[in-house]
Amino acid sequence: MALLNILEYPDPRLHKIAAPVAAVTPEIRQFVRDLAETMYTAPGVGLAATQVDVHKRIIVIDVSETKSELLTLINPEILSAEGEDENEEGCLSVPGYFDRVRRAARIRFRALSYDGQWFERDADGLLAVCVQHEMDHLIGKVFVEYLSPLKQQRLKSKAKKRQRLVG
Ligand code: K1U
Ligand code: ZN
Repeated sequence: MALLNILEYPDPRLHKIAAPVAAVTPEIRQFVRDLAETMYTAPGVGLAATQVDVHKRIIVIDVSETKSELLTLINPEILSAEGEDENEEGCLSVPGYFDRVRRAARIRFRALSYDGQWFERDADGLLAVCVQHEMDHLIGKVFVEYLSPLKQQRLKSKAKKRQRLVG
């Protein structure tokens, strides 16, 4: 398996739109394993293919305490959304920054699994937040885009300063 490089905001590649996966091939499954290893190592509770510069509709999520409930979402779709909730979010592409974002409180989604089978699932709490956050990555949206223009500007200049320091 391989650890993949995670792009950091404001890298323009984070704004690319991911394409649907035509078939769940052995190559796609290998990529899913690499994406999951990268997420667990980071560590994070989710990771979208966009964040490692692969522009395909693929997400991995594990919100379990024991890190033993990996969910693979290929070509995910939200079927319904209800309520509203504001939660603290983080992002491996915006290291060290957390802020509150308002999203649907409960969702029903469908996706292709690692085995290439369609499944549907209801989600609330951290799983609902994480599915919505990761699906935003697939359409080129980073969670900081929900924040005020002033906060976004501050984050961009901080990130650019940090990138100049690390080279
Ligand atoms: O970068 C990402 O998209 C992953 C992100 C997912 C996420 C977390 C919290 C709310 C919304 C979306 C992260 O995993 S950030 C790291 C993090 O929050 C975390 C890391 C280890 C344990 C628990 C949380
Ligand atoms: Zn993220």
